[in-house]
Amino acid sequence: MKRIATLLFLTCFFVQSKAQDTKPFGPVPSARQLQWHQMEFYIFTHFGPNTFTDLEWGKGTEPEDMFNPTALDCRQWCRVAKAAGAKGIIITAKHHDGFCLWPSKYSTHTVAQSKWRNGKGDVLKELSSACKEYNLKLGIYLSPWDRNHPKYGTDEYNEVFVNMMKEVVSRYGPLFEFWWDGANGEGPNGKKQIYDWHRFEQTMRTIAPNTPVFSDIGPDIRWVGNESGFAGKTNWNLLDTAGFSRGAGGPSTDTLNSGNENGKNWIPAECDVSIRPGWFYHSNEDDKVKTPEQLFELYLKSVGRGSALLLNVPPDRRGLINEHDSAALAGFRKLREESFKTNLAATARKEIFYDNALFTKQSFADGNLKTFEKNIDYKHTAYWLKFPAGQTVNCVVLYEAIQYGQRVSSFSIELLDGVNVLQKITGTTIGRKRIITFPSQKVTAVRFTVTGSKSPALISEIEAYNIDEKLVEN
Ligand code: FUL
Repeated sequence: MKRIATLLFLTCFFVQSKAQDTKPFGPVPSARQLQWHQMEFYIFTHFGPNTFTDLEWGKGTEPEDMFNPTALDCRQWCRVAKAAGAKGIIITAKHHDGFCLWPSKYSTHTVAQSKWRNGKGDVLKELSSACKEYNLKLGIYLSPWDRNHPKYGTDEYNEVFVNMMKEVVSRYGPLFEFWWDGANGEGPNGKKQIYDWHRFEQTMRTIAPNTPVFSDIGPDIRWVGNESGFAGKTNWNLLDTAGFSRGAGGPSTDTLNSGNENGKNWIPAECDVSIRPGWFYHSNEDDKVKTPEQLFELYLKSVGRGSALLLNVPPDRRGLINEHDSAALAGFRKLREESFKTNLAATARKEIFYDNALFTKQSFADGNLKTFEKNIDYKHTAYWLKFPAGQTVNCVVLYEAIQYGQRVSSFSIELLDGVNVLQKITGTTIGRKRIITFPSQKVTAVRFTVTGSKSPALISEIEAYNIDEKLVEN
């Protein structure tokens, strides 16, 4: 009788929670941010005069003719990006040296003044049409710091920057991301530019309302606080920005790395990192390209911590992605494909236990990220993947339904053999996606429990894998 009553209660409890409209909790992502969260992995291309001078920060005095790729082919960049499984490309349309890779009306330091293709070339045009051809999304990096523009350091420069944004958005959009770099190396005796950030932001909202904007502190995407490609193991998509400014006046790098648990704004972190030591191409770094295994580790520490991986792959002086880099990228793709090919949850017996009573509704492992379990009393709820015949497991992937806010603050994963707990792993945040790896264990069950949550936890998916042991994160 008691068991029947419990089952009846549970049926009402879950069915009711499904029928009810799920309410958002705290800050939630905007539509443009939600779209961006699906991007996961995309390519950064640092390209410009520095490619030819071997510098990282050009001075802005380089003659335009320095820019002269001998065999530029943006379709090749797209083929490499596509083969790597990347979903888009962000290009440095203008780096700190001020050189514009498109023929801007608002500068005399552009491709139009160079001898490359007799001043008729336009890298952005070529890349935007190649991206369309290969079904990749395009993003644009535009450095506010400009060491060339004569107006830099005066109020009129704000107008120039706004005009350039309008120019690139209208000519080469739609864009999946716009990148404002916070770097400035002018020093105490250099030019001081008071940026009109408010106007910049208003401009972007007006001309490209669906394009999320990156800077150290958003408005839509934040810097992760390092250029090594890793987000914090605790990674909140929330950030407090009041009192902070872009560049040197930003929050501490630790805060950027893990966000603010109770932050007032939804501003997720993006992990920008280069496949080589430098951001621009230098031939003496050809033997320092990261290996597929190193790239996989970066993937675990960025995408696998609820962030995104913006991997820089700088074209060389020919204007092509170098063979060293494309080989590493192909290897990286293969590792991801092999690792995540067989989701063991698909064939597991899936059960939810609420206060030790079995409940068989199982949308937490139905292969559909759109469905989720809502657990009002998460502390008494255990999600099970059962493998009665035994199964080797070393990776669990968790997803939270972030469209309703980020909620989970702690969880545990127990690996069981019969009734024996072989290993208990604890973690903090989940976010869009959390990949946990551990030394291989032969188990008969994996038990997942939310141990802390700001509001009923919404788990959309739990996956389990047996990846190559050497890829397990240390
Ligand atoms: C930094 C810049 O100074 C580097 O040159 C590079 O563009 C990197 C992505 O951002 O702030």
